[in-house]
Amino acid sequence: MMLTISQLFFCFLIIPHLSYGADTLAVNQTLSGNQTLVSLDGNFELGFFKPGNSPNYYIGIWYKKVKTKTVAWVANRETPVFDTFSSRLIIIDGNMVLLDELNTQIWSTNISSTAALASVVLQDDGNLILRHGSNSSPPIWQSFDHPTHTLLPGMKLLYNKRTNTKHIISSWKSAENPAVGLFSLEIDHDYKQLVIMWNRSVQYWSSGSWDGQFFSWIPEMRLGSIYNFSYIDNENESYLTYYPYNSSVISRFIMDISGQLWRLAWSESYEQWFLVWSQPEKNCDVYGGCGAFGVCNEQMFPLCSCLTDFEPRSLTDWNLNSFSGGCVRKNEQNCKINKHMFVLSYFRASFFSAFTENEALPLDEAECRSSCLDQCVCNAYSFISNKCHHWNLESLDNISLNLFSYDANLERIYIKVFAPDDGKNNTKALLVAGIVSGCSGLVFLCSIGVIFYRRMKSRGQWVLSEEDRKALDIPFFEFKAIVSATHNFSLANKLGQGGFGPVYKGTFPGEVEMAIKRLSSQSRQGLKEFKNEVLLIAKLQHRNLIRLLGYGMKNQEMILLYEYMPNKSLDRFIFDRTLCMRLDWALRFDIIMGIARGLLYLHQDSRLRIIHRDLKASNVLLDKDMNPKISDFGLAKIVKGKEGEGSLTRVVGTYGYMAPEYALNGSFSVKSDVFSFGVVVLEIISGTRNTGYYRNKEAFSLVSYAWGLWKERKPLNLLDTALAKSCNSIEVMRCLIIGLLCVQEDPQDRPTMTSVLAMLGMDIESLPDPKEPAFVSKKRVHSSASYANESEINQLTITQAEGR
Ligand SMILES: *[C@@H]1O[C@H](CO)[C@@H](O)[C@H](O)[C@H]1NC(C)=O
Ligand SMILES: *[C@@H]1O[C@H](CO)[C@@H](O)[C@H](O)[C@H]1NC(C)=O
Ligand SMILES: *[C@@H]1O[C@H](CO)[C@@H](O)[C@H](O)[C@H]1NC(C)=O
Ligand SMILES: *[C@@H]1O[C@H](CO)[C@@H](O)[C@H](O)[C@H]1NC(C)=O
Ligand SMILES: *[C@@H]1O[C@H](CO)[C@@H](O)[C@H](O)[C@H]1NC(C)=O
Ligand SMILES: *[C@@H]1O[C@H](CO)[C@@H](O)[C@H](O)[C@H]1NC(C)=O
Ligand SMILES: *[C@@H]1O[C@H](CO)[C@@H](O)[C@H](O)[C@H]1NC(C)=O
Ligand SMILES: CC(=O)N[C@H]1CO[C@H](CO)[C@@H](O)[C@@H]1O
Repeated sequence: MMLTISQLFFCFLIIPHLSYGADTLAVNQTLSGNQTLVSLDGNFELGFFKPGNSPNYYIGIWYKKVKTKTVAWVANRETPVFDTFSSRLIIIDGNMVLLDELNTQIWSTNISSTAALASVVLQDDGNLILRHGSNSSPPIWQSFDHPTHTLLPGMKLLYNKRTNTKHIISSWKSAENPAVGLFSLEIDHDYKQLVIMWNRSVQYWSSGSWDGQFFSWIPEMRLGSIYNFSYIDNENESYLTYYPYNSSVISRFIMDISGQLWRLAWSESYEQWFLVWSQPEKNCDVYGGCGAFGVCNEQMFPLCSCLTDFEPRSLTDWNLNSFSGGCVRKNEQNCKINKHMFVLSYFRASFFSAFTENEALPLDEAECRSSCLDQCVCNAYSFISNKCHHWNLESLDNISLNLFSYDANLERIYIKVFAPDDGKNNTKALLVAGIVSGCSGLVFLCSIGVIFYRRMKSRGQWVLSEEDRKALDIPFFEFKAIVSATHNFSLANKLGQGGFGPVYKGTFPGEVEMAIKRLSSQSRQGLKEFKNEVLLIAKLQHRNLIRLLGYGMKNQEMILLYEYMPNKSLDRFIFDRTLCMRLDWALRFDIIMGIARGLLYLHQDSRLRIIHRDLKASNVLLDKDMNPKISDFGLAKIVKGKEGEGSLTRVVGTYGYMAPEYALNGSFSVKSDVFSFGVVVLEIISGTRNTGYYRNKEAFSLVSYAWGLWKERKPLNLLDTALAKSCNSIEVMRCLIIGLLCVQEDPQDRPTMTSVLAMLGMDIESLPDPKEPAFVSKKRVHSSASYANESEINQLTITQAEGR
């Protein structure tokens, strides 16, 4: 390695014993400053590190081959040092010891021993091993037995039945403080399951029992052809361990500070960690997720809201769905002078172990309430099992209290708020605030919004309720302005026909272009979907989702204004023999990635599961740089619950893209969107419509054609001839396998969008083998004759039916 003269000099002067790049620390050697141990094959490195902007240094082990420094183990979690050059790691009396600036022993392996001969080796699996005597002697101590927040392949998450001790994976306190945090992951050997504990004492989540292959509530583990998980249970011990089949796959499980168990995989090509899955899945279960005075509701969007009289501490964070900062009082008033009242909320008492202790507070609920009213420091009270508790929700200890709007299984808590007496709400100020926050960042839009915005005074014909409109943080556009922008909805301005009505191009003053969707007034049933779409999409912000920029109304007719997509829809390109030449493979791959990211955001990142239900090539729009954006949320459903499932009495969607379980039984889930995504991927690769195929008798759909080629081991025959020159056959294969995995018959077998994104960055060898897709062996069940002849019809969304 290249070292400058001064560095060489420095090394020899201060630390004469440890050679550069060694994997072993021997007696009489020291590790200090920026010296490190490196495992034999260079997988892991040990040395001092500094988390984020913290002034503190810790001895840790990180991935050497991972570009973004990722720490997998920390020695002195609780006792940092401040100067790495005067602190040092050495071996004393057969123990590995960390001495600080003052030569004080601040961390040690703490084995009772006086062994003279000892050494420490950093292995390629990330295990740091202390041995006494020769290199072949058994480990006296190893870091795998003292895990911190990461479960590495080969590590055992163990319960020792003989000593009644266990390995605990515990979260960091914060991103910049590796000290033991509130959450930990351990084995519950009685039920053969994983549990997440809160404050070491309260079980917060469990994985369900091990069934021989995976834990029952983590079906994602079945994507296990990348990993070999095993759960061993014998008379001495009970443990979980896992190995990647391909040892060059870098993956880890971590217990995150927010109480989430994350499974991450490193993608070399994207140089980032992908989240493969996380648990617990329920958003409101994340501890302190909404912060102080924030209320969590799985069914609401956004997930968190502030109690009456409170507002987000940071609106910017709040708008980014980062809620942990919580809420603050809108008006800081004198607590002694202002009148107060209480509002009811709910919380999970089991998290507060101190809760059962008698706090010598009044025994009577009325007294509990009035004494809280009297004390400024008390801003909430609860009265549970005849015990009165006063809370200071702003205090650090209570801040992570999760409040819920209602849950029969939770306890009641009464929050003190100012009684509304003097001074009515200033509605004008509220309205202005609404506009400003609605178009923050889009200055040009703001001006339009202000020009065209009129306060709509209770006009009976509004279909959106008062509440809906309040929730809508986007500008309202006068109908007159829309008429002039579209030249009175002229045919020349018509862009196409969406699910619920025609779409026009509109040009507003200042050359601001927008796509304007006019909801046909005849379709009564459309109203509900329209409202659905407006409320939903107004909240969504992602570069791969179409943005709603405003709305307008005229009597019963409603109008939505979107960002304008000059390149229109994806189907226009891929199914057209001339235009398709403009989409080379690199572009198509980017489009696939973009659609996957947008869909993932809907399914997961937006903190609320949204199922699109009508994903298809014509609903993917392309901006001027060919970035894909998913559009047409008219059928989208917000769902709650673990799997994100629902069912409908009648099916809506588009034949050819509909998952079998949805088309046949009306049951939809995120996995039915995954199915549609798979179809779109196959269409992008092949340049052929899924439903066009059965006409040419080779197979009755693109999916079955692709499956046939896969079985015959010539999958690349599927490739669009337009791609012959630009294709990257590895990437094509990867997308093809992922496409086939997405259209598998059993929704359980289909990957989640999180996995899809991870797989898009993986090696083909690491991908599971697809099983037979839906619609291959089964006869089409639909008797509807209308689509049997006309493949074009199949591209139209079926909108007559209405959701439950
Ligand atoms: C370590 O150093 C001490 C004194 O400097 C010496 O007596 C001892 O033999 C050394 N041990 C090893 C293993 O080199
Ligand atoms: C080690 O630390 C010294 C002092 O901070 C610094 O000058 C030098 O560049 C570092 N060496 C390496 C290899 O990082
Ligand atoms: C070291 O071990 C002894 C006995 O095994 C124990 O009493 C002591 O608390 C331990 N010290 C630390 C810092 O863990
Ligand atoms: C965690 O538990 C300890 C005792 O086990 C208790 O002293 C502490 O207050 C608890 N922390 C919180 C935040 O409840
Ligand atoms: C999976 O791991 C278990 C135990 O570690 C081992 O017995 C088994 O052979 C492994 N299976 C494969 C396919 O590697
Ligand atoms: C359990 O421990 C005992 C004593 O160390 C040993 O003899 C036995 O083989 C162990 N059993 C298993 C299944 O490892
Ligand atoms: C394992 O993965 C690496 C890179 O991820 C790849 O180069 C290698 O071919 C794979 N080996 C096997 C046996 O799949
Ligand atoms: C229930 C509970 O933990 N309440 C605590 C909230 O914070 C105050 C002030 O720190 C404590 O006194 C309460 O015990």
